[in-house]
Amino acid sequence: MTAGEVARLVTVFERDDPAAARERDAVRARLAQAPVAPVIGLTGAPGVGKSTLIGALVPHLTVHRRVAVLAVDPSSRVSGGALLGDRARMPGGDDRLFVRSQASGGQPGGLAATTGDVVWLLRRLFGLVLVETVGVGQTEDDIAGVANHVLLLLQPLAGDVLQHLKAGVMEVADALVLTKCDEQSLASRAHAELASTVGLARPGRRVPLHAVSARTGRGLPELAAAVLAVSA
Ligand SMILES: Nc1nc2c(ncn2[C@@H]2O[C@H](COP(=O)(O)OP(=O)(O)OP(=O)(O)O)[C@@H](O)[C@H]2O)c(=O)[nH]1
Ligand SMILES: [Mg+2]
Repeated sequence: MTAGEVARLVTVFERDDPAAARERDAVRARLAQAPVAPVIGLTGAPGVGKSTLIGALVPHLTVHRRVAVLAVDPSSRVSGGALLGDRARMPGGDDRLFVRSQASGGQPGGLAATTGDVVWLLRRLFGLVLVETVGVGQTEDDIAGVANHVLLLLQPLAGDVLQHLKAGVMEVADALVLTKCDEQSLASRAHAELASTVGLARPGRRVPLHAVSARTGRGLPELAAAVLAVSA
């Protein structure tokens, strides 16, 4: 299926009219027996680096799987921003990558109303699905309902780290990703700080902590390997 055909089908799964509903039913029946790909959710505060990380991570993933990225934007601003900018810079490989933005439409919870339906479709057309939520606060944890594995992104030394630990989004995080670790000293300090607080917040449960930099490429092969391992 070409990217154009996928994009048209996604629109059918987003539309709210009888013709679209009929086509959705037909597509659902056709894909009922298709293999179902895992879904990785990426969530975190506005500006933490979700889109940039996805853009930098995707080349490490498309080597192994065909990847669909669904990025939920806060409003009708459907430019795709950093994500599409990064995608434009990606070498070739477009048939292994599909990128789509969705407007959240002011919906609380970090996702759009039709995100679940579109994810249903994408996981039957690709080998791996990444979902970026809108920049979330403390209680927008809907991503846990659509993703098998949730990465919670945090910035180094972003004030009181403990504030994240009581939050709903913290509860649904399967792994933490410390973004913007461009320099070793920053990475080490932030990693140590977060590792100790994570131990306090989730006693008895090991939450992996990845330090990455989309700018320098630090930690990206390791994070990609971890993502592929949990979605094998
Ligand atoms: N130094 C540095 N800056 C980064 C890195 N990754 C992202 N940034 C910057 O952080 C800012 C926000 O990045 P985005 O990727 O747009 O963040 P986001 O979480 O997708 O933001 P929203 O979708 O608006 O919530 C941009 O100015 C990026 O250039 C990094 O690894 N190092
Ligand atoms: Mg973004």
